Amino acid sequence: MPHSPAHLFTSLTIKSVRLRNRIGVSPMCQYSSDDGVANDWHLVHLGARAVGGAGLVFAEATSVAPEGRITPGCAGLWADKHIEPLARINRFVKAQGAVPGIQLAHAGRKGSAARPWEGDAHLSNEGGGWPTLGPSAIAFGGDLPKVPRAMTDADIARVQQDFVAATQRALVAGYEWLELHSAHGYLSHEFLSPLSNQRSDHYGGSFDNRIRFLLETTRAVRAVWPERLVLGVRLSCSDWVPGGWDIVQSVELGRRLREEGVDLIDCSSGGIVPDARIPVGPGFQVPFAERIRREAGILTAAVGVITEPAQADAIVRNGQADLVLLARALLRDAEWPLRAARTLGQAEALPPPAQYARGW
Ligand code: 531
Repeated sequence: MPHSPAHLFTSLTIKSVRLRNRIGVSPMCQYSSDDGVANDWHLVHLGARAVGGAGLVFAEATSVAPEGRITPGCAGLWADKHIEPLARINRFVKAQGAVPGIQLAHAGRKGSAARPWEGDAHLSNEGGGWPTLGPSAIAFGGDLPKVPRAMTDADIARVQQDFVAATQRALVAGYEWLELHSAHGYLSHEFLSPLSNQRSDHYGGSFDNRIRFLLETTRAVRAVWPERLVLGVRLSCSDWVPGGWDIVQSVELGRRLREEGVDLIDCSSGGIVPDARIPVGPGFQVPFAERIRREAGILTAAVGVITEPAQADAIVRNGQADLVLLARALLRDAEWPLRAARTLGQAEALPPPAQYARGW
């Protein structure tokens, strides 16, 4: 028998978690929570995409602390009241054959912003916003001019504990895949990048110091997140700015994270400064996933302008990534996976839900 490589509709098993295919719903902010609590919007948004055939359904960036939200409408898991509405969604997602994942986040200096449809800009403390935190007292700039308070050791320890407590709640809520958000200019990425981290203590300066916040957080989270479940980390693999964080550092960080028990790196880019020149185009971040997969020896996810079935299938077939995460393509078409299976001649690999079978 000739060796048959993995493709978009081969299952993927990591530890005790099995995805029915290599398609994931990328975490997508909905700005629709009240005090961090999920509601029917989130049930329908995530539930529809589980019905549509995705193997993995990620809930949006979910903050570990109130001040870690991007906007007042962002999701949270800083209190026990957040658990049950998420658990309800996860029961539905699992009943459709998908695996529910969650991305835990802290927005750092990019927090306290208005929802996109209210202008995206920083909110004043009097106008619904809050004071922000960061590794150094350096603002993002542009529409986000708030200067964060440089975190003390006590702040760092507290936020790391917030990640641990949110992880424990995520487990109770039934998630099987947990991702730490260390990309897009949010807190953990702010520690990684010399553009936002100018600390002179053991959390800043050298590579080892800049990755310390993430490595310590990962270690603390892995200690409470069961070994049988998947732990991933999303990285901005490049700041796209000379002198910033880059792919060489990302490869080395991938190796260190693997040693901490991380199963997969989710490879994105950008977001640390407002004026980076980013060559956005189809699959533009796929080379990062390919390189980290090969050079760090860890599973990767590719994300970013992946829209076509043949394109997604080729990424997996060519060994550039172990799975693909789609965002806008899945907003436009919740049943993208069902459609892609038929386009690629893999209809038997993904039967439609019984309720919809006559339509397919
Ligand atoms: C878009 C974004 C992608 C890449 C770099 C910067 C920004 N997203 C990122 C989201 C929030 C909404 C905008 C998160 O990562 C939480």
